[in-house]
Amino acid sequence: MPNGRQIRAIGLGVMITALSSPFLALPSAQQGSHPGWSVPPNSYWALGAYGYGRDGIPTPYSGRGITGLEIGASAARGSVLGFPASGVTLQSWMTGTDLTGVPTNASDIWGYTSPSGREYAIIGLTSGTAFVEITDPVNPSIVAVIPGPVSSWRDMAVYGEYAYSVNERSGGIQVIRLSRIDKGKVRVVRTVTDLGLSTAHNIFVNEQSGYAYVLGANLARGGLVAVDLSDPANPVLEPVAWNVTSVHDVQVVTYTKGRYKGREIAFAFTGPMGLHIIDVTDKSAPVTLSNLVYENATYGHSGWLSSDRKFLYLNDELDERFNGNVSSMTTYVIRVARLENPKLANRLIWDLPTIDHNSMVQGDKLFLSAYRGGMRVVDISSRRYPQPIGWFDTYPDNDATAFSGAWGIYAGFPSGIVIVSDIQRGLFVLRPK
Ligand SMILES: [Ca+2]
Ligand SMILES: [Ca+2]
Ligand SMILES: [Ca+2]
Repeated sequence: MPNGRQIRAIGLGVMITALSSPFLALPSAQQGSHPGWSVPPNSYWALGAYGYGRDGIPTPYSGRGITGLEIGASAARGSVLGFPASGVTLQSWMTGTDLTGVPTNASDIWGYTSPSGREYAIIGLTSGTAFVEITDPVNPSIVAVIPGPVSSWRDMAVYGEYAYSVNERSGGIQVIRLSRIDKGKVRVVRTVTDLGLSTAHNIFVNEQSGYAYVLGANLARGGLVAVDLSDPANPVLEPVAWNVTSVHDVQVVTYTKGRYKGREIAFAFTGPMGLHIIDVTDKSAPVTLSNLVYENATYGHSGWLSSDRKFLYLNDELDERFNGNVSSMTTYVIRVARLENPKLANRLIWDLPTIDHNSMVQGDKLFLSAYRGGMRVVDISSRRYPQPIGWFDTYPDNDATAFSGAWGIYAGFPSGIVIVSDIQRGLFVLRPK
């Protein structure tokens, strides 16, 4: 514990002071070798873990992807390698073998746009974090693969000219400098293990506040731990955390107008506890504003707000597979205009047996990564009544209700390019029409 501080936990406005650090560290048995498979989902945030426990870790695709001139040739023949698609065109595809030289599974994905406007995919792999320039989306170019502890779960976020990478094996946060990425150079400048931080399932950055949030970590019962990025090269863990329950994913935003002006709010996806909305403005005293266990809630996994922040589109990872009331893929539309009183406003019931996993909103479109359903595009110009409008199926074999296929999605590039990480097949660079 380098700085000698202790982490404390806050929930429902009540402060609990930890006796020692690492605070409420979880058994290491849940990391790495995965004997935690048998742990039921209400006590295990890494739900891919639960799915992998049921289905086994997928075998990575062993072949090569397709880029450059081959893409045009394949498209001219009327298809691109048999991936079903509508309203979305494949720009390029790089497999784990293309990225590392050996078959490798992928996990989550994020993006970075450099100050000069060049665009980069940041994709988690079993063996590390890959940085791939996609400014010319048909001709992607590998910048670097930064090795990391071997893990089936890796998650990344970006703030300023730094990327932060966490995993479920060990090592805390890798801080990776991107300031020379246009010159083909990225570099780990440090790893952050303050307060005993070792493993984490997820990391999210609120760019407005300059805070990152680490979650599903070996601290604070897997709840929310805030990380001060005032000096982005030297992230500092805050000594207080929200630990009412473990958090699987989060979106944190700062309100600049309206009734919540000036407040920083976390929308925390809390598994069987559904959705928690937490005011994290005061890092020394986070306050739970509400908790919604929506109808058929099985495992609140992730989600994203509409740009006006009136609605939230929530992905439940276990409802299709384990809830007898849910017979096909379901997107939960939750009205969050009143943070103290969120309400299930609608459900988008898909004509698909697949499982929704992650999502991101860009303008009036919601982009989903839906395991064996691949990438899905939804028109949310009518917020309450979303309409599917396009797809690119990265898992062409079938649409089974299983934990493999498209894991993560990033739709934040100025170019409108959307990138998807598929567990077995790697990086897809896509252009929605
Ligand atoms: Ca993530
Ligand atoms: Ca679901
Ligand atoms: Ca499919």
